[in-house]
Amino acid sequence: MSDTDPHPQDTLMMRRALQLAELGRGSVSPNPMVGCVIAHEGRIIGEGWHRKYGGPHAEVNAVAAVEEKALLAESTAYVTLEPCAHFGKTPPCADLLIGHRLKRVVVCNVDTNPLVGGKGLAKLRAAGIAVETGLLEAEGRLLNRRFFTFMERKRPYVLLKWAETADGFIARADYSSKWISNAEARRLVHRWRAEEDAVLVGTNTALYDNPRLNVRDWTGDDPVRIVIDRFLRLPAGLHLFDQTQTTLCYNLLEDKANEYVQYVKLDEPEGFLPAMLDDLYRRKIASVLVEGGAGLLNALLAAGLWDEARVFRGPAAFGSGIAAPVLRGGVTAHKEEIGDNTLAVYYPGPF
Ligand code: AOF
Ligand code: ZN
Repeated sequence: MSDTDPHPQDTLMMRRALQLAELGRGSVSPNPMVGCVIAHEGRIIGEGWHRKYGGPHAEVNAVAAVEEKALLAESTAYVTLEPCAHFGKTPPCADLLIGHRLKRVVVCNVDTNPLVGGKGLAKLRAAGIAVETGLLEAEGRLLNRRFFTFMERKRPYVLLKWAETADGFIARADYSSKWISNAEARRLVHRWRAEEDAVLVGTNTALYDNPRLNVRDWTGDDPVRIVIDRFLRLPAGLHLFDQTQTTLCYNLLEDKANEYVQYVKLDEPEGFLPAMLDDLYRRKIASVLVEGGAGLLNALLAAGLWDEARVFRGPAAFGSGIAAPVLRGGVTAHKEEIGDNTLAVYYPGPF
């Protein structure tokens, strides 16, 4: 909070609402993370957040937490996302706030879901409630960048991840990649798998690394596994096809399915990646962690189909091998040391 902040109290309350929203991470996708604080004369009388996909929205939980409902008519609700105006899995939150005659509603981000898009704000205003928007807007956009990308670009948020050696290789010439990143970095990747809807690998990575793409070194739900196998050449014995986890296999040849593995035929050999992202959008997969290999990472980078890159750099040098992707024009957002590895996070531009 700065001295020049004209509304220090509002900013503090919205920061708290953003903290609450964050508690839904990993459980609400493809919905946004949303938090709500209800304050009466500067004192918080109720808090809530959207806890689970399909469950009650943040405002419902915050209103339920208020003991003295009579105070609501003299209170301000701080919500990180425009209250909804649609009958979805729950009745409209705008109606709930209107019903309790809240005095004022302060909103961080406008909802760009076409079902809501400004309608919630209009409804509140029409009911005579004082409404303000855009408080800590950049923080909220960053928090829900997966949801906003999904709604506005109609594709999942694409997160690239790779580990490179000090001399810029992601594997040896024979595709082996041990040991570039350290144990702590590898554990962090398991956490990331639990945080995203799906994890994607290309054909060579599936073949040479034979990854399981599950969450073993962290707690959380396993992601949907996605593999690209244009000509269905991957052997059935790979871990990816072991029927332990929902798996999508994008190809050019056929549609078929067994209990866990769904083979999806795309008719676009040229526009394969956009067609795949389009299909994932229709399946409501809001984020994809891409774990390699170099061919797939480079193709996504070249097509501009990425939203974030997380790059580990380890101390080993391979001398030769498969070159790491090169980011051009990326904005470094964050750098940290993880033991003897460095993790750098990049965005294609300001979000
Ligand atoms: C809110 N408060 O806490 C959330 C909102 O399928 P439903 O009924 O859960 O609706 C999902 C949509 O509602 C979602 O896409 C987004 O537009 C909005 N999410 N709205 O007022 C909340 N999570
Ligand atoms: Zn709602």
